Order: sequence, then structure tokens, then C-alpha cells
Amino acid sequence: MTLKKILTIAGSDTSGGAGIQADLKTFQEHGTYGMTALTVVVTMDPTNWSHSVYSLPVDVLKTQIATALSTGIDAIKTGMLSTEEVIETAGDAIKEAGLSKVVIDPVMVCKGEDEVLNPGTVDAMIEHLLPNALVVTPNLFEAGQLAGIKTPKTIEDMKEAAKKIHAHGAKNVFIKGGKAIKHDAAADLLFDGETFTLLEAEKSENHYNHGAGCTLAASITANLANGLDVREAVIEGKKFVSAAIANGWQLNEYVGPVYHGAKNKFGGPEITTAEV
Ligand code: PXL
Repeated sequence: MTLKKILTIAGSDTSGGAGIQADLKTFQEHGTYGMTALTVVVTMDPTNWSHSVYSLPVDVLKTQIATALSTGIDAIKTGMLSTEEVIETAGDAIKEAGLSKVVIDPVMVCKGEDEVLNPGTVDAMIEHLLPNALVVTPNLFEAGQLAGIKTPKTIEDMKEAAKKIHAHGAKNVFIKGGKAIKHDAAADLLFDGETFTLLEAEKSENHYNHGAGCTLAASITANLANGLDVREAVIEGKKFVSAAIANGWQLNEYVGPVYHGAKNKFGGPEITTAEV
């Protein structure tokens, strides 16, 4: 038996819903084999759940990446990268690996934490990550930052952001509007440089959605590794994460992670697509 091998370069979410924990659970659900290069460890204060981010030495990151790449990786995903040096290290590694199946999740903040990790990281992402991205998966805030515009509020704003991010070298831009966008469905936008495709699913009432962004990007990466084209990979990714969000659950009084196994256990919702 052989499995498609995926490397995630990302942080550890001790609470288990996001970060490499989300990635590995999601890769497993797709029948792929996950490997990790850890950038940071995120812990939560048990008394108020405020986050602390502990960076690993860059040398340790480089050694992990070298270990994983030596096995012959089929696809790479990036998640939380804490500093410009870490972003550059990830970008260099991706270039060196010469892989096309690269998904960049440009994580800038954790849910509930509104401080951008480090202001210089936006420019570093534009320089080192976007030119290597087959797919980049910003949320609305991240899309605004990468595009150099205000946080998108409408689908027209999302289109403007997508064009600007595409101009930075990302081949496909998938902006997660979700239920935050002014629209009657949970809507995400795919731009391949020519066509804007809106993906819609019913809005979920469930507020337990910690880890949704990481899970979506991980599903897209696994779908690409398994041979789907970009369009199919994002449609199936949205289905996977929509099921995970619909079955999100309360871990404690502070956080409710998505359930990464939901799609395989219960099935996923219908996703409709339309050119806009
Ligand atoms: O959801 C963003 C995210 C990504 N990566 C790690 C995280 C979080 C948020 O908690 O902890 C490691």
C-alpha cells in the first residue's frame, strides 16, 4: 500500500481543533499520510483561554522540513508562521521541493484574538509565499491585508481582493467569506485569474467552529494530493468543512472545535457554484 504524503508547516494548537492537529486529523480522513514541521506551540491560559505563542528555533524548523522532504512529499500546506524568518524558511523550502501542490493558509490571527501575529509578516507572505501558492486561502481579514484594502464586506469587495492577491503570484485565490459576508448563504469565492466562482452552502447555526480555516485548507491540500483539480478540491474542501462546522461541539466554556470526522461519518451538505 502507498499513501499520498503531505507535509504541513504549521503551529500546534494544544486545544486540538486548529493547527497541525486539524491538519493531521483532516489528512487522515482523506486517506492521506500527514507529516509535520512545527513552527510554534500555542497554549491557552486555563483561567481565561488567552493564547500564548511559543516559537521553535528556526534551525529546528529547518531540520523538520528536511526530514519530511527527504521522504518525497506529494503536497505541502502552510499554516501559522510566526515571523518573517519563518515565512522565508517555508518559502525557500517549498521552492526547493519544486512541488506544484502547495496550499498557503495565510494565518494572521487566532479566532478570538485580534492582534496580528507580527506586522512584518504580511509583506513577507507576499514576497515568499504567494508566488509559490497553487491555492491561497485567506479569510476576509487576511484577504484585506494581503490585498492592501479594507476588510471585504461584500462579494464585490472579495472580487477586488482576489484580483489583487492573484497579482502577487498566487495561481488560485480562495477567499473564505463564510457566514460573515453580506449574503444569504455561507459564501466563498474562487478566482483562478480568469473566472470568479462563488461556492455556496447553507449557513450553519452552530457557533462551535474553532479550527474551520485550518480544516478547510487541509482538506483542499489532501484533495489535491489525491489528484483532484483545484476547482474540485475546493468544492470538496468546502463540503468537508461545512460538515465539520455543522457538527462542531463544545470542548469547554471557552472553545468549541469543529468535528473533523463529520463528513465521513454523516455526509456533507450540497455545495452550489455560480460564476459571478
Ligand atoms: O485558527 C488559527 C490557528 C492556526 N494555527 C494554530 C492555532 C490557531 C488558532 O488557535 O492555534 C496553531
